[in-house]
Amino acid sequence: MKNILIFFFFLAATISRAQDLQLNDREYFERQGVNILVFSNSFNGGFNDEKNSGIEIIHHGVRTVQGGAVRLNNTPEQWDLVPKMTSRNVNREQGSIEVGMRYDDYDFDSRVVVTARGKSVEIAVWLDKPVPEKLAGEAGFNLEFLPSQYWLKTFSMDGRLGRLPRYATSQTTTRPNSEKPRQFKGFKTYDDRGTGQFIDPLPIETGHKLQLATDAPDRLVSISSNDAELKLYDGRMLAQNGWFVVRSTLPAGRTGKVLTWTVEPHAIPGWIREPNIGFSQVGYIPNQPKVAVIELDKQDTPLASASLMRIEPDGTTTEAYRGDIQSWGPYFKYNYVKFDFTKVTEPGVYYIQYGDTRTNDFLIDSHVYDKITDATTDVWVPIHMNHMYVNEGYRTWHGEPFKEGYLQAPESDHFDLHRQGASTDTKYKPLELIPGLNIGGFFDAGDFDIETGSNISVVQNFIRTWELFHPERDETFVSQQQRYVDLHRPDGVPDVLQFIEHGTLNLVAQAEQIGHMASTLSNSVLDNYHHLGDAASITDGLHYDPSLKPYEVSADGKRSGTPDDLWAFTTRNPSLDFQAATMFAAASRALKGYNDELAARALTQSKRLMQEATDLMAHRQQRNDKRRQQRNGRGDLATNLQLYAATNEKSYLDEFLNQLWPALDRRLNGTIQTALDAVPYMDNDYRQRLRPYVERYAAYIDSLTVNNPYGVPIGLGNWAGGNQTLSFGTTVCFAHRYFPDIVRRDVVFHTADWLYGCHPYHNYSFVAVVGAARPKQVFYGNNRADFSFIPGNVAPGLLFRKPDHFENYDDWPFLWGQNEGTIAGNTQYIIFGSALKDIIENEE
Ligand SMILES: [Ca+2]
Ligand SMILES: [Ca+2]
Ligand SMILES: [Ca+2]
Repeated sequence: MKNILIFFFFLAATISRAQDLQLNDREYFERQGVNILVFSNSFNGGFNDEKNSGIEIIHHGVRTVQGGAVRLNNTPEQWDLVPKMTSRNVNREQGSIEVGMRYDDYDFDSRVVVTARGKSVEIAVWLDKPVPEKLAGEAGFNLEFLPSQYWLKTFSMDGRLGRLPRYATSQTTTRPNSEKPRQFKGFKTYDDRGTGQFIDPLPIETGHKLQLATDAPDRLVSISSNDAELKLYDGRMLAQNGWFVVRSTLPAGRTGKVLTWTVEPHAIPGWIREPNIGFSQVGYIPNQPKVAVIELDKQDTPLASASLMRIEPDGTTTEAYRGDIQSWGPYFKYNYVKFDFTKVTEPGVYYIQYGDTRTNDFLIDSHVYDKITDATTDVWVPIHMNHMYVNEGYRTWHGEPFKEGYLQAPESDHFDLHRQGASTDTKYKPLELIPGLNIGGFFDAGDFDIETGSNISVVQNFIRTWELFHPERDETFVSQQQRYVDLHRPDGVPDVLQFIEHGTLNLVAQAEQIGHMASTLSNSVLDNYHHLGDAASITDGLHYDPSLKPYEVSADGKRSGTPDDLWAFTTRNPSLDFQAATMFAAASRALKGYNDELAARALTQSKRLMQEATDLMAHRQQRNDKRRQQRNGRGDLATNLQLYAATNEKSYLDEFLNQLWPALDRRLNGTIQTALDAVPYMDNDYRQRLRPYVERYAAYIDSLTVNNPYGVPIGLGNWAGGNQTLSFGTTVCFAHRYFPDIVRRDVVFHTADWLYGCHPYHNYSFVAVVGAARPKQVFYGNNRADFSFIPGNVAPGLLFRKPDHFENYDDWPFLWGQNEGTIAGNTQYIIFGSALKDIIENEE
């Protein structure tokens, strides 16, 4: 008996050690249910604080904590300064990771050392020099908690109980602007209304021992500190995308180990992540492959079989099919198996049963793809029409924005990554009104600027859709004269033609008024760039008059002293002019017979810009700018094809063919789409010569099913790879369309499956789409503060966090890299969806 007890004691000790946090091969601390990452993802300059960096915790499969770092604000916003990581050292012997951080703006260095201590980590901040005087009382150590996973949950601070609020309603104070740490590049995220004061949130609670989510074992985190006061804040007081923040300010005048926290994320004993059964939420047509990809915890043992259950019209269920589970293997942190139910072809309502896990239901029916683009064309696109009043039923999406027009941008380095050089390259003086630009065009994405490059792609995408598929669909009323759009109101004109017209109107105006293309028409001040709500309320609609005081309105009510007018960034870029010229040629062709006057204007600008851009580029090439030469070289391929299509001039065709074959040899994947686009204009010899390249592309498609469980290219960048996946899917559709004997029909469904739910993390459709049983609920659109979506939006999707985590939040819309749809991406989706529908319809 005694021996047995000793044995159990030994076993218990072993298990307990096994449950301690271990520093694993991927350089993070791990125990089942808890991953603590220490600067696996560092802050980067582009969009600043993307809520993706620093010390992060992935808690029972969800990344609920991030932003652990020395920060300069109680609740940092996107454009508050972020620290640069200067070093990262993993010390395996001590079980610790040390990170050096630096704020160049303040010549301020610090180090954070994270050390495993049983089930906790110790987080210590070290200083070799004291906190700079300017930052005393401002610099602190912060850790941020995801509001949607913590709101409504209970917490305890030194035994005092509270509940984390669903909405920001804590308290604030105001302080002089001079005390506010500098924001990125000196921009200001706020409009202080002339008070000279900024808002500073006050803590919800303070103390030395904090337990968050005491009522939720999967979210429970304990933080304690003997040497520092813990302060709990609500970052949403300043910005809707703020997180809950736990923070301790660093002591002034001290060096060495200045702050120590102990952080213990609770782990549910024996926790194993629920299987994620990926399948198409749109459903399947009877004669297509039907393969669910099941994502399993590494500790999970795969089952031998799964079932496809049918829901009968009387509500009863029957097992329609039972099949073996096939192993695929590990991919990053999870293990993957597949369930193939292709054999089931009978139309009906089905769900997948895998052990105790049951999916929601979905359709097998020959019409499941019929509506996949309708929400995008009927709702998302018209809502993004700029310079129009957009109505839907009882709801106004936005009034007419930017009535005061656009000013010539002065020299500037912009927050949305634009730049205006020292010369305006126009006849306008800085801040002079450029007339006529407030017409047409589409909002870029979750923001409201007109990105010229994207708008050119948008018009091209619509022209391609029109010329290839000729959609006569008319669900949108567009009156350019009234500047009014009404959704679900047919007006006798195909909507796609009206979208081509709307995009062209702005781009032609740019060419006519500026003389060349603006890089962008964008916000002049940061505090209206992050606008959420009606686009018509971003600016005051009055012309900016610097002779008036800010917020003052002139006696005639037409001018104001508020510098909110948008700017046109006009630094000349001949490549962009060349792209525009190409698009104008195609637009003039598409608009002929519908809007002849605009078609003629587009053609005039096409010819002029083409000539000028060619001269300018030749001039630059003479200066032997190799990099630019190469970039132009790539652009020329698609451009020459489009110009040949527009003009029928053989010189363009010759140039296209000259460039095409070496480009295909060099960069098959990046070139094959353009090669396929050319097929309708070419002879049979061209098709024959293209065949071996399509064969190589088919081999690439097959290689993807070995590369990952889903058979599509999966992006690992800081913006999820949705556009890459979409363009892959589009190319596969066109390759099948022209070479069905090489690229078989089955593979055109890989991208559809991925988009509509067969992907890691969860199984929701990435498209806010009509037809899907379970589309995503939240997107990063201009209504993101409402935790909502704009129908037809396509999310970038699966965001990769180093070293091994994919995620797509469906309860937190604010991470643009996973949830923001863009105008170029969503119009690309219309082409993909139209091409897929076309393949299916032509086989019926
Ligand atoms: Ca933008
Ligand atoms: Ca219409
Ligand atoms: Ca104004």
